[in-house]
Amino acid sequence: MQQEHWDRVWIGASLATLDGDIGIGHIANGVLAIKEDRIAWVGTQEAASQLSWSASERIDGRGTWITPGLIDCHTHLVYAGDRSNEFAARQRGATYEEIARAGGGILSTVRATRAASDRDLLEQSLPRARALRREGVTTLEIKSGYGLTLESELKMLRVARQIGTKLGISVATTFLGAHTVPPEYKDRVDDYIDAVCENMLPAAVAENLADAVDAFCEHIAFSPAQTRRVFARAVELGLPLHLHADQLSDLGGGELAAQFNALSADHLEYASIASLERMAERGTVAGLLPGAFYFLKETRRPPIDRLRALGIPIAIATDCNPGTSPIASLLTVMNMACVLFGLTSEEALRGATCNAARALGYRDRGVLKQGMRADLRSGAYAILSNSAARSVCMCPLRSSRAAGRS
Ligand code: DI6
Ligand code: FE
Repeated sequence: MQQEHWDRVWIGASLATLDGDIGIGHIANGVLAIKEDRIAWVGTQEAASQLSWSASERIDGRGTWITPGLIDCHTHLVYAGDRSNEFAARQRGATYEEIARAGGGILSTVRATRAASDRDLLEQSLPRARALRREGVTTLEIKSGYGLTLESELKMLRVARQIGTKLGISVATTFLGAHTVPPEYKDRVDDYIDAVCENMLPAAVAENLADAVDAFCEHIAFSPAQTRRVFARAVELGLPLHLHADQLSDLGGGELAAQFNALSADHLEYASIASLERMAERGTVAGLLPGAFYFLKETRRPPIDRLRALGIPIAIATDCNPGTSPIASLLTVMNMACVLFGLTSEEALRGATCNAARALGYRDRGVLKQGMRADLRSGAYAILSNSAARSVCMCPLRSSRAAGRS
C-alpha cells in the first residue's frame, strides 16, 4: 500500500464538510489531513485506518468541529468616519431614504473617505477586518463605492488589497463606482455613468484592483438602464458581476442580474417572482443581508420560501457598512438569518461557506474536500449544541480558531 505523508492531521473531529447539495455533510469521528496548502484527505476514522499514512503533526480533534473557513461575500468595510448620528436620527423616526436625500447616508461616508489618507483609511478599516477574522472568516469581499472619483475609488481598492496582505486572509475586491451619484454629478447622472464606464472601471482593471463589479440599482441610486451600461462595460472588460438588487423597491434587479449572468443578486427583499425565476434559471446566488434588514427595521423579508422552492443557492453576508449594517460579525448575522429570516442553522452555515464561495466565483474553498484549499475553521462546539451549524448560529459570539492556509 502506498504510504501517504501529511503535514497535519486532525483525528476524531466532527467535520461539517458542506459537500453535497443539502445539509452540512456531517462526518462524525472524522479525519482531515492537510498537505502543503491543500486538503489531502477527508473521511471517517474507520476509512483512514485502512490507509497507510504518517503525519508531521497530529491533532486530537475529539470535541472539535471543523468547518470550512467562513466567507463574508458582501462587505463595504473600507471606509472612514462613522454615521452614529444617522442611527440616532433613525431612532427619532427618519428613514434611510430621507437621510440619503438630505445629503447624508452614503454621501456622508464619501466625504470622510475622500478626505482620509491611504494610511488613515487602512487604520480605520483594519479593526473591522480583524473582528471578522477572529470569528473564522478567511475570505472577505470588500467593495469600493465611498470614493466616487477615480483617485479615491482606487485608494479604497488598494486599501482592500492591503488588508488581505496584512491579515493573511483572502480579499476579493469589487468595484462599486455606481454606488450613489456623487455631488459633482448631481444633475447629470448619465455623465457620471460615462465616467464610471470609460474612466474609472478601466483604470481599476488596469491596476488589477477589481475582481468584480457591483452597482446599486435603486430609486435613490441608479436606474436599471444605467446599471445595464455599467454591467455591459464590466462584461467587455471580463469582470464578474454582483448587484444590490431590490433592497428598497422592486426594480427588477434580480432579473437584470440574471440576464447578465451575475454571480449574485443581493438583498432581494422586494424581488418579484419573475426575478427569482430568472435567477433560478441562470444559477444566480441570492445574497441575503440580514444586518441591513435589522438596522433599517425593514419588515418585508426576502422571499425565503420561494428561494428554497426554486433551488436558488442562498449566501449570507454582513454587508458591513457604516450606515445600514454597522456590524463586523458574520456569526451574529448568521444568527440573524435564522431568527429574522427563518433560515435553518444548516442553511445559515451553507450561506457563509459553500454558497458564499459560489457567490464570489470561487471553486477552491467553502467545502472540506480533497484538493480544496486548506482553509478551515475549528472550534470546541460541544458546550451548547452538538451540531456545528446549530452552535455557530445559536451562540454567535463564541470565538473560534481559523486554521490552515488563509
Ligand atoms: N446598500 C447597502 O446596504 C449599502 N449600500 C447599498 O447599496 C449601504 C451603504 C451605506 O448606507 O453606506
Ligand atoms: Fe451592500
